[in-house]
Amino acid sequence: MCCLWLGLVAKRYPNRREEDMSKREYETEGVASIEREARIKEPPMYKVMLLNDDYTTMEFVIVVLESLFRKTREEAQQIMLAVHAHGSGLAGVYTKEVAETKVETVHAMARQNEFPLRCKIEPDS
Ligand code: TYC
Repeated sequence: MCCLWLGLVAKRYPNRREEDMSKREYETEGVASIEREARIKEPPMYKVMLLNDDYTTMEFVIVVLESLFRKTREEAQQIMLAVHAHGSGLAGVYTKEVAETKVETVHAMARQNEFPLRCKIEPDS
């Protein structure tokens, strides 16, 4: 197995000595591992927080949570009630761009239905 490998290497790099090869391979692996690490690093995440107000109907908030944040009716009811009771509540956690788009969509849906419903993003811890 080892001889086969050496044979293949010698054939591919006929003028290169073995020490040079291993240094080259070591450096290549170093760069590869840095690239691998950069590639698998997870992006920062952002919370989309729904905000309470006195005029948006509970049903509308539930529909927003179901349709845009993919919550079940039961989950949506719980989140809506938590927002109603505590002033704000977590609708979902996303990458920055997705979170920003969710906020814009909530505001567009609210405007279209003439509700003052607002939401905001905040860094996830
Ligand atoms: N407080 C609203 C009401 O009593 C209901 C509500 C819940 C509004 C959650 C906004 O994000 C909200 N009709």
